[in-house]
Amino acid sequence: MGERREDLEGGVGVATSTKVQRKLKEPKMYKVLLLNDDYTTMEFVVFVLQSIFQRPNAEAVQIMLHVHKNGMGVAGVYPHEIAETRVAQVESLAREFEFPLRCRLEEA
Ligand code: TYC
Repeated sequence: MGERREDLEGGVGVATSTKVQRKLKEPKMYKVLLLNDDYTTMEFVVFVLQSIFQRPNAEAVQIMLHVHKNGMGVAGVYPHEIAETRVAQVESLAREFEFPLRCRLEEA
């Protein structure tokens, strides 16, 4: 909010102060981590990585095998809102196909 005062020409104006963000900041990035489980099929995880995370087939297989062996792995890295959407898409698709596949966000 500004205060009313006379300007240099003697007129009445409103002095405002506005903080200008001169440089656009990079958004914080978030990893979408896929979690391993004993029931979701490998084929379905590869399908999820291709359809939701746009991974080419060979890369999808590698990520899936990494998760299978190590317990979790990175499906993709995105700004917060996109990462949250990907998590919701995975959970919705998994529910639809009745697999317990889970994933979560972690700050990158
Ligand atoms: N461990 C699962 C199996 O042996 C495969 C799997 C991989 C499940 C990755 C989930 O995020 C996952 N069928």
